[in-house]
Amino acid sequence: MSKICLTIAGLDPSGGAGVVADVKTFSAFGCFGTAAITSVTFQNTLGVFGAVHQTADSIRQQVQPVIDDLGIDALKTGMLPTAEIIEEVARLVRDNKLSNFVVDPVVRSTSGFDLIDDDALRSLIKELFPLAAIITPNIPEAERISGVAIENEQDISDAAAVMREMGARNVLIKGGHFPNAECRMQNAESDRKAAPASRGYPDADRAVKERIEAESGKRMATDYLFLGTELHRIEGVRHDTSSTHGTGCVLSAAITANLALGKLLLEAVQIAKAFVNEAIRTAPNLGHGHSPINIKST
Ligand code: PXL
Repeated sequence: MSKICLTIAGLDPSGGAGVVADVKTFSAFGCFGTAAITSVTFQNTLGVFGAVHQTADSIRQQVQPVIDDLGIDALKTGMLPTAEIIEEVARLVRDNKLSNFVVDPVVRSTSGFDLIDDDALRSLIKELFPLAAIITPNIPEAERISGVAIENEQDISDAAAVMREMGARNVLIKGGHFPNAECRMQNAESDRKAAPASRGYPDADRAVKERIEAESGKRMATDYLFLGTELHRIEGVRHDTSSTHGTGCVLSAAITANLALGKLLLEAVQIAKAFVNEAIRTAPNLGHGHSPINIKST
């Protein structure tokens, strides 16, 4: 029998992000996708032009009948624009004892549109972090949530520690936003030994990374998974492309699908990362802005 996944997120009518991308991703992993819409956004690949948000009552009325009838093996949240919606989602998760809950703390669109206000962000942290199996911020999101300015791997660890103190059990910080692909930090122990003085010094860090990248011939986009305090670096080759619309949505949806399928968190994240990487590599190059990525069955 199909595993059932639920996304509670925004509608992107152009299909690259939000619930449309999530449901496609659930399907790609053989799961049955269900969706509740928190906000109808107006957008295409060039930008987000506005949004009409739903009420807390609408969220409950969308979600509860789905849970009652189909049951939910895993769920994720994406754009949660208001504190009242977030509080309702927390109540739904608690009342129905839902597990395998992935929180993508969506803050801003790729094009710079604010998808959540400060009040809502505070309640997202307080209400949803403690309920989540994992949270999946990108670097700008991790910075805004934790207050730590991220320039190197130590900052990543510090930001993750702050988010753990806020109640998140497991944290995935996505490295795709490191400027100039400053994402392949001193990974291997040998690299660390080769550059003992470089930690925290951006120029030295850069020199080490450039050497690694020159040796491997490839620039990397590393994601940082903290299972509790234990760090796992999830490596991927960086694609120089602007086809990135919806990557965060697809990654968190792919993690959700794999949790529904019974995978442990580490494996779920590894599979999701590889899936998104391939989706970026083979992006269809649609529209005139950031193309959506290629969500296809595995
Ligand atoms: O990628 C973040 C995101 C999530 N959800 C919706 C969005 C966006 C970005 O535009 O529109 C609905």
